[in-house]
This record gives sequence, C-alpha cells and structure tokens, in this order.
Amino acid sequence: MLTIHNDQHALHHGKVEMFRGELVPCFEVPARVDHVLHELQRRRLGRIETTPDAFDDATLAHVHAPRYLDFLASAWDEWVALDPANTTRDALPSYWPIRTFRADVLPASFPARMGLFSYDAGTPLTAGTWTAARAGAGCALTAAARVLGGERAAFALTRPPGHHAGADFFGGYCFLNNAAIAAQALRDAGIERVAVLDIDYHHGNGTQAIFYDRADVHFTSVHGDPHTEYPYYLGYADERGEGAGFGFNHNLPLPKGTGFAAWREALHLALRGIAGFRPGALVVSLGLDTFAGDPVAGFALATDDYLRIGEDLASAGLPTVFVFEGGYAVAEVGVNAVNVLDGFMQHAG
Ligand code: SP5
Ligand code: ZN
Repeated sequence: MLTIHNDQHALHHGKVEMFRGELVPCFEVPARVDHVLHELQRRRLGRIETTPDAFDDATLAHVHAPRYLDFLASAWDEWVALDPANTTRDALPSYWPIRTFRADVLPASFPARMGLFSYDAGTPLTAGTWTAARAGAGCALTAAARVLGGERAAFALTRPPGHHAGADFFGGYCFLNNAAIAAQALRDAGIERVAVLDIDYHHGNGTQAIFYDRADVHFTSVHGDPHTEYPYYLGYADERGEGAGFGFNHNLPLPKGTGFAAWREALHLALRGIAGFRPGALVVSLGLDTFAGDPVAGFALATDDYLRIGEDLASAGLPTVFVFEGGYAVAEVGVNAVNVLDGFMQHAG
C-alpha cells in the first residue's frame, strides 16, 4: 500500500500529560510512527512517499475555525512569552469555559485561550506541535489526492493523531483532524458521498462533531463505551446526527474488555451501514489501541486479528484513505498497523 509519511511528526514530542492528579510521561510518542515505518519497510508493503504535496492553510479552514488555526500557529510563542523558562515545559491548559461561561469572547490571556480551545489536560502543546500537526494534515491531504488519482488505497502515517480534534478545539493528543481533513478534501474534489469509519478504541468525538449536521459525510465509530471510557461525554448510540445530518452518524459502543468476535460483529454492522450510504470513498481512522496490550485502552484484540480487519475493510470495495490515530503499545503498534494494511491489500480487488 502506498504510504505518505514525513519526519516532521517528531517535532511534536510532549513530555507529560495530566493523569489523576499527576503529570505522567506521554503515551503518544514519536517512536510509535517509527515502529510502523520500520515494519512497512521490513515487509516491503509498498512505496513510501516522504515529501507530501504542498498545500495552502486555507484548506485546513475547510474543517477548522480560522481563529483556532491562528491560535495554534502562535501558541508556542505566546507560551514562551509568558515566561522564558517555559521553553523547557510543555503547555497544558488549566481553565475551561464550561456551562454558563462565554465562548464567544476571545480573551487576551494566553492561558484563557488554551482552555477555550481544548477539552482536557492530557494533550501537551510543544515547540514543534504546529509544524508537526500541519505536516500531518499534509500527509492526509496527499493520501486523499493519491486515492483521487486512482490508487486503490493510501495510508497517511502521521502523528499527532487527529480524531479527537474538533473544528475549534484540541484534546485526546489531537490538534488537527486529519481524517476529517482527508474526507473534506475528497468531497471538495467532487466525491458526493464520503464515509468515515473510526476504529480507534476511543470515540472519534471531533470527527463526529465536524460532520454531525451533514448528510454528505457519513460517520461511524466502533469504540469503548463512553459511560466508562474516554472521551466520556460523546459517543453514545443515540447520537444519530442532527438536521440534514440526521441518520448519517452511527455509534457502536462496546463494553471495556470486548474481544475480537464481538468487535468484528460490530465492524460488520458498521460496514453494512456504510454500504447503505453508497459512498464514493472511505476514510478509515486507524487506531491500534484496541490491542489487548494497550496501556490506555481496554479491548482485547490480538495481533493476528488486525489481518482480518484489513480483509473486512477491503471487502467494502471502496477507494480508501487510512489515517493513523491511536495505539500506545509502542513495540507492537507497527506490526498491528501493518497487519491491517497487509490484510487489506491481499483482499483488495
Ligand atoms: C488518539 C487517542 O487515542 N487518544 C486517546 C486519548 C486518551 N487520553 C486519556 C488516556 C488516559 C490515560 N490512562 C492511563 C491509564 C494508566 N493505566
Ligand atoms: Zn484512541
């Protein structure tokens, strides 16, 4: 499978995230992508492009709010302007405008804007975050462009991940929603109906929110039940879309501890729903944190199961853009990700 990769992802390297009252080492680390790249090369799974196409920042504004993009572009400089010693520290938010506060006013205070544009304290912003996130979005756009050019499938091997990022907020280790950016690019190129299938352990709240009122992008997510699992406040089965988008959002939450047999049944249900939508292309948010050994998640999939997932995804018979999302069992994430792509290519027509 054609892979689009760039080494700028490593410029985003958070040190710590807030977890139960402590700052703990980040789970979302550059080595994740290195392991996937190494496995792709070892198994000679296809061409790897390392120079994504150039793109205009205006393309990002097809998905993200301009004031959020402006914030991201200058955030690190503003953080350092607060205190020169901040160059050695990650930026994390401390204040959030929840119910009864105003979100329409853009405060001058940088910490206040950090909270306005985020929803958790687990997503550090670092010196290279904007450069890395922007380059990652470029990989997703290039993967979409290659599929539009006739490739059966392409894989955007990027980090930071994207599916938790909304139109104007970061969180869940995500800043720019790469899958949404790819889906929108496919729409902008004239594909009338695009399906996004999110198989990360965590509900793709950002992607759902971006397309929630739209009938042209169908969103399906198979994930840990938000009653107990992150991101907690979205991802329930009764979220079906709103307005013109009603019926085009499909959540399939599963209990923590779910194994492959039940997970695969949910995948088949998801694929049946997608087939009924008759999309012209599919974007897969490819999270590997469904793996039994994942340190932040709770499903029980095994390494060989990822081959079957790839086969099942190929059976949809759609031009497909894969976008790398979560997966924090670092030593295994390469084999698990490449198993999906390998299974896909072996069954792709
Ligand atoms: C893209 C993605 O997968 N984002 C996931 C963000 C999850 N953040 C919350 C993780 C909570 C960390 N739990 C540590 C458990 C230690 N055993
Ligand atoms: Zn995840």
